[in-house]
Amino acid sequence: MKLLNNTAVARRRANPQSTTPCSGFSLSEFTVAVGIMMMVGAASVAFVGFVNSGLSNVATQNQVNQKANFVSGAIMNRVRDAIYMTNDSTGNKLVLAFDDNPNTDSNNDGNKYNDRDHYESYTFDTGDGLEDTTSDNRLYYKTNINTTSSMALIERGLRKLPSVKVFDTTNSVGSITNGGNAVRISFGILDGWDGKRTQTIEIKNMVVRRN
Ligand SMILES: [Ca+2]
Ligand SMILES: [Ca+2]
Ligand SMILES: [Ca+2]
Repeated sequence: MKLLNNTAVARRRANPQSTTPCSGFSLSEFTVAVGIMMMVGAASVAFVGFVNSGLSNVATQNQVNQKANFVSGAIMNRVRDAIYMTNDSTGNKLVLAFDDNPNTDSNNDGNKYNDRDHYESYTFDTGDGLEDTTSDNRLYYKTNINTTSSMALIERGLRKLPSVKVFDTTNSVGSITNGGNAVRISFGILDGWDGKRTQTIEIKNMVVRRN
């Protein structure tokens, strides 16, 4: 590319009949062209960054959606099979009882299907005693409340929804004497507790046990 100074370009434009070849840009034209290219480059970088950020947010939202659906579905499946359930006064803990052997009557009441052979639990754990600090809030599951081992279903970011308990047992269908026959499950998951962009989901379900 050939650059001409402004004087040379002006001379050429003043004498268009000249046979001397003259091609290229003046310095000012070149400066303007470079400026335009820089603006286009900056816009391209900003656009790519915006697209990447958007894709990341969508992926994170899918993750919290899947986790919330999986956990609530897992709890509901166990509730359906339980023969008894109750929650503590805070609503942070749900306890389920199961009959482990339909061929024996372990409590000798004449029914083989209603024995509380083992108990399982789901617990909303605040970590530091504070529900509002979500970074260490988790939900863990015990396959037997008499053992110390537990499994974290939601490792962090668990939220309690306003004015409702996480677990709230009730009698929704007629009267039943073996504890509540239904439980409301309400919680949220917050991803982004570190101050970056956040993705959230809130789950509210109600499930009735079948036994
Ligand atoms: Ca029994
Ligand atoms: Ca039994
Ligand atoms: Ca906490």
